[in-house]
Amino acid sequence: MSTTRPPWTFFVAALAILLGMAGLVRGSIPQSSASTGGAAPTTASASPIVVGGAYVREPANDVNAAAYFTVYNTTGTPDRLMSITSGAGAVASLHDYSASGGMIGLANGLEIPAHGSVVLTPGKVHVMIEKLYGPIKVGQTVNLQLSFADAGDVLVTAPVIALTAPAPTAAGGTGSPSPSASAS
Ligand SMILES: [Cu+2]
Repeated sequence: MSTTRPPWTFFVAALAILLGMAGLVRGSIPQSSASTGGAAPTTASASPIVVGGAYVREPANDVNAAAYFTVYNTTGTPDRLMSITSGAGAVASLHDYSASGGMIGLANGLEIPAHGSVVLTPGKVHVMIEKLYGPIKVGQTVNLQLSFADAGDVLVTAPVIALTAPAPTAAGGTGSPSPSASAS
């Protein structure tokens, strides 16, 4: 009758061993799962709107200047360039020419068709920057923030091109008209 031992001491010892083993197993799981973090993120950083060939023509005065670029819409739905702000002047807006040759504002913005592009070019649609904060000279760059209805804001840096210099081509810019990854 004196050989009886409380069974709970055995359970405690066995439990300690089990917990210890579980701890070892658990400890190995985070290491193996953490090693899967090498996938390159392909989300969110690329805008569905690509702007290429942006430039500002050296203005003939210190009052206003015109900016040009090509806008590509890589999505399957039309988007709309609603408004523009610029660090170069107090007012920036979309202009086109009326039938009589005068400039008119595009009050409803500019539609960029699905999987299509719109070219802003002299004599046609352009961005007019008015109330310049100061002289704009060749070699400088002008920042433009384009606000799209769907895509949101797109920042563009446009170099100032001399009056007699050829305009940069959209294909030569950083933005390619054929996106490498087209999310639909
Ligand atoms: Cu204009």
